[in-house]
Amino acid sequence: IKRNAEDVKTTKEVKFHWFPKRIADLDRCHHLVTKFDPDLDQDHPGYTDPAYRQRRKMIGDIAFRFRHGETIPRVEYTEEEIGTWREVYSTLRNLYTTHACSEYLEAFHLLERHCGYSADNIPQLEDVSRFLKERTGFQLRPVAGLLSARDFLASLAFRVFQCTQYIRHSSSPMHSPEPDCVHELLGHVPMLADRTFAQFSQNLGLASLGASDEDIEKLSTLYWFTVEYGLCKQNGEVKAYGAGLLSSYGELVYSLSDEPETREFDPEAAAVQPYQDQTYQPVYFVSESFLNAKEQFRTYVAGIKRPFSVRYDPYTSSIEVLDNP
Ligand code: HBI
Ligand code: FE
Repeated sequence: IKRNAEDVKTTKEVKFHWFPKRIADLDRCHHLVTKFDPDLDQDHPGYTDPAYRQRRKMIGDIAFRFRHGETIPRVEYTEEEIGTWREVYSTLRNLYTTHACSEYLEAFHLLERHCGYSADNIPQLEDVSRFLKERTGFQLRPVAGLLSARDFLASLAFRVFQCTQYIRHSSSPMHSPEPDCVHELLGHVPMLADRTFAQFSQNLGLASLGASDEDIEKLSTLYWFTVEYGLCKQNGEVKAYGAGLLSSYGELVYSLSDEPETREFDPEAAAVQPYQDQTYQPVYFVSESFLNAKEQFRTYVAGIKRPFSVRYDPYTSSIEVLDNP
């Protein structure tokens, strides 16, 4: 992602990227990456379906018009869209009991009870956002597609999760090349309802503010092997907590089979491990617990150099920037 020169600020001869200081500044964090967009990616199942692309654009416009503080508009999903959701939901739901970590399962059941999660209903972002706000202080804001890593991570610093609202193409219910509401609602949302995981996510976000492009790359890779494809130990068994796994039937089964290589989670190693966004991961990292992963990450972040440090003020939802001595 190229930015304007004015986005790079200079303090004491050190250049760093502009970053949001107040939660409303997230209105400026909307830079999309178009490589998996159905208008441009010839392998997208919706590439040859103009009606799908138009619908996706219409739902995307909600995100373009959205400003912080507003209620997220509801989408009336079509029968076809609900059919796609039903297919993924009912298939994955059966697997969660055996494959998902306990934190995920606990939140998933609450979402079914209180938030409209069911095979016959695509939950509304506004309802889910209110639910998360009460559980961990996380909230959702709508986004029109795959967001740049810098903008995506920056919003996590404010406990804001940028969430797509359109659904994948009906010809391919089990796979989407880009994030869609199935991935966000079934993969990410339940984990964001866990306190320790929410803190870990916010810490990743805080570490990204004003970071160099190289450090953003490392933090995204770390995000990839934890938030997206992480495994964890529970009562002597290995379970999934990564959103990319919990929203994909094939890779969820594969990741917990004997086939792939698994390694003990180590932030230094995970931050530079090459990853796959076209097929299954070559390796998965297994955490002892979220508390453990959070502590390891704290140590890792202490090694990242920035000319300033940041602190989040939850009373004003803003970032305090402290000059390093
Ligand atoms: N954008 N909409 C959206 N959803 C994601 O899950 C997402 C994203 N942009 C980047 C991203 N995830 C991560 O893979 C990291 O690059 C931070
Ligand atoms: Fe994701």
